[in-house]
Amino acid sequence: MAALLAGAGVTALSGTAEGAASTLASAAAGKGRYFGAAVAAQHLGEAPYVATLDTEFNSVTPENEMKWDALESTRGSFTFGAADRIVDHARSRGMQVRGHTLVWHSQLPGWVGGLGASDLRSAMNHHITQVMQHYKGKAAAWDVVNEAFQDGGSGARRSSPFQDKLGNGFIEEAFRTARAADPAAKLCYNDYNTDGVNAKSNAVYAMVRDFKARGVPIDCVGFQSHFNSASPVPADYRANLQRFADLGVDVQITELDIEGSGSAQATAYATVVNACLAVSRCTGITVWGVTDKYSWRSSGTPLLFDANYAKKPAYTAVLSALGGSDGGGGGGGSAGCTVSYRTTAEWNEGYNGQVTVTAGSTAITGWSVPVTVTPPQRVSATWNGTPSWDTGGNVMTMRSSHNGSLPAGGSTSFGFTVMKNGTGGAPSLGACTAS
Ligand code: 9MR
Repeated sequence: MAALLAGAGVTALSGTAEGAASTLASAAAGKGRYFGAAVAAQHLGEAPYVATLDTEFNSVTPENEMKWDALESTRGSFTFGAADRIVDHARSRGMQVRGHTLVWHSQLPGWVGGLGASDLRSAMNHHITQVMQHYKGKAAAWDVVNEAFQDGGSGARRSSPFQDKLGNGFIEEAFRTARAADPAAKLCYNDYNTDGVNAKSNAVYAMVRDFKARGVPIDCVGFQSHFNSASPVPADYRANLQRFADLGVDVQITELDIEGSGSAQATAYATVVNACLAVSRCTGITVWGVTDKYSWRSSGTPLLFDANYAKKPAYTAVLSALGGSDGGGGGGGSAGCTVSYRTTAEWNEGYNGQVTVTAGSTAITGWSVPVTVTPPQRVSATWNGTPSWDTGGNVMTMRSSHNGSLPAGGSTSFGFTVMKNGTGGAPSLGACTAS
């Protein structure tokens, strides 16, 4: 595994100007960590999705395809097709796989809840064994048990068929079964709202401490890290990761997303990355999706790439926290820039688009961005930039005018009006080139 990751890092690093890593995966590898994304099999046919995944990430978590309802909807009959497609894609590109998840109260087929205790115990152990043996040697880590604790101040276990019929011991039994099924895989407990020190994380902490004391096999704890304005990154996030690491387990950030936009979102992401980097046993970070387009919280735009796969300020902040630099966004220079797009107005015949250009970790003095609209759409007006056109008339390269000089991390925007001519759909942006 370590060799695989190191290999991926070295490959990605070569070809980078000035030695600074220019992708999330290579920058994280430079820090001895992986950088992953949750992936959905149904998007693997979408070229920009796959290009972004393959370029930027070196770890993959199937978003839904390895859940019990996906793999064993009928007792004893396993359907691995969709999960296999993700695993094969990842492995053919040298990415590692996090298995998610073996025992969870949600996305659980009805038949499981209908079993009596002893039948349920054998069904649980059979499920774990069959799934882990199918992916033996292919999954680096597994979320063996997911979200087994209640929210709130009780520190109690959550009600589920497993908890209610098998009692507290089901978690330990699941981990022992998992170890026997694939002794090489790292076995994780994964949960949410455990990101700071609170009653729920205290209860998980007590369980992990007890497991370590009694020799119950557990290697890692996953912190989902779904954040938004009601549930921001806790001030004691790093300290909480550290106290778990001090129990002798690895910690991983497993489902990171942070709702918001612009510099506030970027700052929160950087805080999370810096916390992981400050904890030597924090072995990697997974964001819960590749693009805002397909996020489970799409309206909150919580990810690093926008719906057009443009790098957001949060991307630049993560890359630079990892010690990387985007090296000019394809322009080959050292001064990078990234772009994001928003439709600011829309009416029957047309729409207005706005592109925000953000400088990377170095100040820039000019920028250019290709913008492609779908024919027969045509750009009818532009502002805050100097456009030039290809012969087809649907690809415009916008260059900075008065607004080329940006400090590190600084932003400006340009805009344009598009006449739809009967065809809807947002434009696509090419990479930002800085000078
Ligand atoms: O992102 C997943 C979404 O597509 C599913 O509809 C949802 C169903 O429960 O699960 C989402 O993923 C969850 C993950 O498996 C466990 N932690 C919480 C995630 C967000 O709900």
